[in-house]
Amino acid sequence: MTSPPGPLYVTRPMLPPLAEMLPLLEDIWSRRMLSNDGPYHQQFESALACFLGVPYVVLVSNATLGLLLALRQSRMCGKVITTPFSFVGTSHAIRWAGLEPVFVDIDSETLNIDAARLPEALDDQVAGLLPMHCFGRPCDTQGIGRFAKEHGLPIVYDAAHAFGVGDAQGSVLRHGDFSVLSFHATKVFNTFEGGAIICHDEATKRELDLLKNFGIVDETQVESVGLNAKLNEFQAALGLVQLVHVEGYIAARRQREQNYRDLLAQTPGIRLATAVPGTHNHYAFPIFVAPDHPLGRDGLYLRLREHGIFARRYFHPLISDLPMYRQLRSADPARLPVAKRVSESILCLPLFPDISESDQARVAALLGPP
Ligand code: T4K
Repeated sequence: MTSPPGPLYVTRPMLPPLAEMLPLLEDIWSRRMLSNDGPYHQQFESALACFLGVPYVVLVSNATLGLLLALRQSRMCGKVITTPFSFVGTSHAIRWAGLEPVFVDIDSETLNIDAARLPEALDDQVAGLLPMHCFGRPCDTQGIGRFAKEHGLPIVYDAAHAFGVGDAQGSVLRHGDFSVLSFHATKVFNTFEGGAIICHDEATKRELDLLKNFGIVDETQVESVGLNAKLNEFQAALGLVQLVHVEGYIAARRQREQNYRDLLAQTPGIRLATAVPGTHNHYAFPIFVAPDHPLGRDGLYLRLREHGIFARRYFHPLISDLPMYRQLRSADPARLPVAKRVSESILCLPLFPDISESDQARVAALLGPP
């Protein structure tokens, strides 16, 4: 298999054969039902719940709005414990929900919030938790769940990276009060833009269904202060077709992860993230560059760029170092030493289901001694 010519980006969205989409598009064109809980939306929602093995799915237009709605629905008020090592959308959703993020340091192996550090963040204003399964590596759901239960706190998991991820007992999406998936173009499973909230009872699903459509019950009744977070019929149809292929995408990613592991096992100055059974790396393949590496993380990043390879420093800078968050007490770098170290050493290599072996070998060679 050969990768497409030209620049090698950190990810490349997967699309099903166009021919598989055409009958659905013709149907949408003829019915002219384009949004607002149309037939493809309903079919995709049921098919997705079945595929993921979860009881209730609420499709949304993107994960950011999904997080915002889940936070609203959990009726948190005050502060939310979260990770500084994530995409900025995680904390932005907290702010848009009128809440304040409290950053807690991460675990150096899982790259997720360190459950042992949660008690340090607790005060009487903390109203809930928003952990994130980073690169599809499951959080310490037992530790987080125990802490939340002890203090009566709801949990919203940012599961933007966790499509198809399981632990020994099943899908990671069964944990917490809500989990929110992203179907953005860059994700393992994409509908161009999109996402879903996973919840665990019918009444909550109904309320979220209303919230994502302005709170409208019928022509005369509006029950809540909702907004517009709907997935449209085109995206739902694409989602249905993508579901047929996603297991193949994931298997191909796993095989390419193993290729990188084999290629990079002996490369000096580079450490690989430990493999986690049942998961697959999301977006990209993370490596950690040793502080005494002759080029350093940023030098390697630039060397790859010079050769048309666009690796990414996910997640650098930390959210807690961004101007709108760094004045928070919990954003003090001295409180977040592990996140700081990881953020300064991580480099995410291109990984997607159809990256060629020769491109992976080219990336690996450039990471070796000059
Ligand atoms: N929570 C977490 C933990 C997240 O990671 C994200 C999103 C969210 C919440 C919010 O989910 P959504 O509201 O988006 O559903 C990208 C994505 O835009 C973002 O969705 C994602 N996380 C984040 C980690 O990555 P950028 O700024 O790095 O994207 P960009 O445009 O630089 O794309 C990366 C590379 O992918 C490009 O170099 C080329 C390639 N690409 C990208 C797109 C959009 C393509 O080949 N085709 C494309 O259509 O944020």
